[in-house]
Parts: sequence; C-alpha cells; structure tokens
Amino acid sequence: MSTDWGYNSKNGPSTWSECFPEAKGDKQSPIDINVDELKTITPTKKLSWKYIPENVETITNTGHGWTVKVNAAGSELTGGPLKEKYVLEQFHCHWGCSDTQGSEHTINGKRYAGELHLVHRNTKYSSMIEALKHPDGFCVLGILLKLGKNHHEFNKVVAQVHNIQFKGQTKPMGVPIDPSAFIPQNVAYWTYQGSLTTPPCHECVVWVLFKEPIEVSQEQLRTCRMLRNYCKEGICPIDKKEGFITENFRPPLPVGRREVLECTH
Ligand code: B30
Ligand code: ZN
Repeated sequence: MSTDWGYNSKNGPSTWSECFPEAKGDKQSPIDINVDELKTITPTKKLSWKYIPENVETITNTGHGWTVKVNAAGSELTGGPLKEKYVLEQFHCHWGCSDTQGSEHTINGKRYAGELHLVHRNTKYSSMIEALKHPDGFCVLGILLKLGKNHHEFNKVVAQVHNIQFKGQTKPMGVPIDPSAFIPQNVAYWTYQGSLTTPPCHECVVWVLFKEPIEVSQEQLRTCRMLRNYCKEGICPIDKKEGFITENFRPPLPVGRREVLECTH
C-alpha cells in the first residue's frame, strides 16, 4: 500500500487500488482493443485539432515519466466523439523495459513499444480538478509507438531528458514543439469511455486511440528509460535498476459493458 505509486512490484498497478479506490472501477483504462468486436461509425463532424507550437512551456520529471506542460490558450480539439471544445494541457509518454512492450492499449493482444498521450481538458470545466469529476472531463489522444526511424519532434523532448534526470526537476522546453506532428497520417481511430491510466485513475476520459502507429527510434526510447524515479537529494537505491524509470505502462483492464467504436475520421 503506497500513495507513492509507481511501476515496481511493491507499488505497481496491481497495488494502486489500495490507495486509489477508483482503480478498481468498471470503466478503467487502458484496454485491449478487440478489432473483431467493434461497431464502425462515421462521425458527422471530423475530429479536428489546432495546436500552437510556441505554447509548450516546461518539461518535468514526475518520477513516473516526463510530462511536457502546454499553455492551453488557443489550442482546440473538437468533432469526432466530442460534444464540446477541448484544449491541450500536457503530453507525456509510456514505455517498457524492452522494445517488445511499453504501450498501455493493446490491439488484439499485440503490444507496441510505447504510447504517447496528448491530454486535453473539456473547456466547459474551468480547471483540471473540476474536469476530473466528470466522464467527459478529458479527451486523451493516444498514439502508439513502434520502433523505426528517429522522430524529429519527439527528439526535441528526448534531448531534454539529461536536464531532468531526477524526479521533481523541471526545465523550460526552450524550443517550440508541434503536437500535430505526433498524429499519424491515417487519422482513423478507436474511441471509448475510460479513465486516467495512472492514479487517481478517475473515470473521466473520452479515449481516442489512433489505429496507425508512428515511428520512434530504439535510441529515443532508451533515452527515456534513463530518467530516475527518485529526487536528486534522495538516496540512490541499492538496486541500480530500481532507480530508473525503466517502464511506466499499466496493463489492459476489462472492457466490460463498454462499447468501443471504430471511426474513419
Ligand atoms: S493518462 O493520459 O491517462 N495516462 C493525468 C492525465 C492523463 C493521464 C494520467 C493522469 C493527470 O492529470 N493526473 C493528475 C495530475 N498529476 C500530474 C501529472 O501530470 O503527472 C499529478 C499526479 O502525479 O498525481 Cu503524475
Ligand atoms: Zn498517459
């Protein structure tokens, strides 16, 4: 039992519900997408996004990964499964200790090397805290990562990792990053109602998971694994491996009675 949650055997996903009861809810994320059990729809309005590259602010080592904070002003995510306008608050990534795992969502049981999350807040809620209380509070765009060539925009994030080695460290991003560069060419996606994949695991997310993965390099994922899960002033764990964020993904949870839709745009 630990409010200091993480991804090791003592504080990992199977223990989260002891401190965060919502983690055992029936609308949790991620899930395995069974592509044979879906309804296909064409939304009346296409999913549409607008981002301002200059609005990226800082990058932080949260102790469970990196998060790039974005000034939400001027960004927009609308259409598709969404009834209201959403704005981009932050983006972050999940990865595995090896390249054969790391994604949170799986497709017919297949795991990808990682998963990028663009986290948007519904503008009808004035703060993140307020949005957490509602099933339509957030929309997270999930982008599956597969191994391949170096991703130019992802590299701007990776280049900062050595500046935020320790938990709690924050640095200005310094360069603009265009979040739309993470969205795959083919914009077909799956959508369903779910939760934050980390504590407090609130069931407040309209999930949009793009079907087509994007490529990042092995070296870029290796660099992410060099982040540490303890503070600079902290005690270095005896077991060296324990001190690195080698993996930070939650395994899939039951779909239950939820409907997963496949959308063409
Ligand atoms: S995810 O996209 O489902 N992985 C949050 C947002 C999106 C996801 C998970 C969590 C979130 O807003 N969590 C609460 C805020 N966090 C701040 C953070 O971004 O890093 C505080 C916290 O510690 O509990 Cu972690
Ligand atoms: Zn995430």
